[in-house]
Amino acid sequence: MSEAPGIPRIKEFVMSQDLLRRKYEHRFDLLDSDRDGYIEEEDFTELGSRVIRGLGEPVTSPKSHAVRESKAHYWRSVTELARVDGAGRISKQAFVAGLAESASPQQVTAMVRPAIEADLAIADRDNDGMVDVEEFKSLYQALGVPSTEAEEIFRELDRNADGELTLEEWLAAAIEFFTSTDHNAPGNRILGKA
Ligand SMILES: [Ca+2]
Ligand SMILES: [Ca+2]
Ligand SMILES: [Ca+2]
Repeated sequence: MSEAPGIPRIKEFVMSQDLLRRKYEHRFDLLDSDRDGYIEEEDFTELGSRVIRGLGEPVTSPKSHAVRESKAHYWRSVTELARVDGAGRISKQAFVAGLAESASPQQVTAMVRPAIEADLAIADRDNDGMVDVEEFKSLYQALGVPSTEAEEIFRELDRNADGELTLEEWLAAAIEFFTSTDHNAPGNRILGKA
């Protein structure tokens, strides 16, 4: 018995929704910095502090200030997409449902661009406006990603393979991560193994 013509399409749809859900869950787990199963403002504050501490940036510098501001912005953006409970927290289920319902390239850009700009600036130790593989490894190390894995991620994100990650390349990867249903999209790997 052959399948009805619509069946493969439905299978494809289910698989692509499954990919997005896995990516959102992975993103949630990394945002939940105290691993209590909820994300809240303190988790974002802690992520910013890890980056600042890990890179040895003075806490009062403009780069550190921008990192803290951008994490606060990220949190506010997430609260606009996902339901916040009475305790001011977002559950994994609410996070996944909120993103699945409304993550568009425009919304993702508005949510993550300040954070990417700030991470790029603080990681950019030689201030050339781009992040090379060593700078990238230091940033990811501050977030707990081993350097071999960070190097693989860097190669995926460096689209033109010139050894430098630009804001445009980084942003393109983040948009793919949140919106692409293509299993081979390089942006799927922006946060390591999902
Ligand atoms: Ca948490
Ligand atoms: Ca640089
Ligand atoms: Ca590049």
